[in-house]
Amino acid sequence: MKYRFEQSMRWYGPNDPVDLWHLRQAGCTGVVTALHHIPVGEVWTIEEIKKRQTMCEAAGLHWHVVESLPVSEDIKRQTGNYLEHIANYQQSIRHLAACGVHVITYNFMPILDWLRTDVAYEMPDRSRALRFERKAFMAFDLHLLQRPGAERDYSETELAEARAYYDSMPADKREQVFSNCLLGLPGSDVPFTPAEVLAALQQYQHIDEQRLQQHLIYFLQQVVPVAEAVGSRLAIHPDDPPYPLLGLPRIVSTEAQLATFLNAVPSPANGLCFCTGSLGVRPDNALVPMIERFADRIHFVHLRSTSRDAEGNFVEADHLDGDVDMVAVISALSAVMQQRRVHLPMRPDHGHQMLDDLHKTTYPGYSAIGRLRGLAELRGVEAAVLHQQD
Ligand code: DNO
Repeated sequence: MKYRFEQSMRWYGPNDPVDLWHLRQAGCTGVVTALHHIPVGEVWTIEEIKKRQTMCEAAGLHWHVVESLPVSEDIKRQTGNYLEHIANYQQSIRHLAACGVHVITYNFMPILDWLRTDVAYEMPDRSRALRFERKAFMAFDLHLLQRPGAERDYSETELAEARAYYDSMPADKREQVFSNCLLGLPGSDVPFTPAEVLAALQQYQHIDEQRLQQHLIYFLQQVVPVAEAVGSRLAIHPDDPPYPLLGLPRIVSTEAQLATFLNAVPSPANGLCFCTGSLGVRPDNALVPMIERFADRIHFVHLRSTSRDAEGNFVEADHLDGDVDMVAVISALSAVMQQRRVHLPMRPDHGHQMLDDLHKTTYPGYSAIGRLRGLAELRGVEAAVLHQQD
């Protein structure tokens, strides 16, 4: 028997313009979804979980991965109601397990989730991609958001580059970069306001990398035993982009950082969502050796590639293009699955907006056709890899 990826896509729920049947037609057997309507920190009830599960099953799809069960800012900072939020998190893990949903993705990025300066960057083939442009980001930080103290995080050269870039930006470009950087959390249509972000940043002033790491480890010590007891696995998503932004610490970006919290709570239930698109932005993250090293702790896979340039910008490439050696990554993951005798859930992470989707409004990165193309290509690579193993 061959072990292969359980193919899936993310579905944002009943408001997602992409229909569940479309995921099925793309070849998915599984769905990755979350109860975005429940406020962060509250318990996911069995009733709400079952409602979502019934929707997935009506399209012949199995809800096998939660992305995400979000971790509150109170938990990340250890302030306010964090103990209650942790108790609620434990309860949600139990409820999900009672319904048969056993893989839970989350992240530990302060305040914002993933961040791009451009969510509709035109590629040479006229499809649209997500892009991070370093100078645009610096212009946002220094001149649009005007984060107090931001200038301390940049060199003289960078400050001059950011100023020149900002001065050259037409008003509509300024607005666009501003709103792209302030996009709300995944699944939400409500953007952050600059005032909210500035106030939240203020609350992280005394939290450095070491402190945030301690908070993650404390959180894991509380929730991992609960996950283990009910046969579930936690899968932390790496930071995206994988380096500090806005003066906030990052603790899930490098191989050494992953090793630290995995070793600190050494249970198989304390695992990773191995996202090649996020980790692959750093040239010092060697993806195949990381897969081999963390083989037993990978519970969910996001496959995506990016192209970096010498200036520190990156754009999301086609799934088989860019800096990630996708064939090598899939070979390594396939070997892990055969060794561990598991089918790992996998989703093509993001896709270009293309064809008919260019006229639709979808969640950035989550239009249907680009992901369908990505999944088809990835599935083809996996089939070839499995054939070669014969
Ligand atoms: C971006 C996603 C992330 C991811 C969360 C997991 O498209 O990969 O938003 O879902 O960081 O908690």
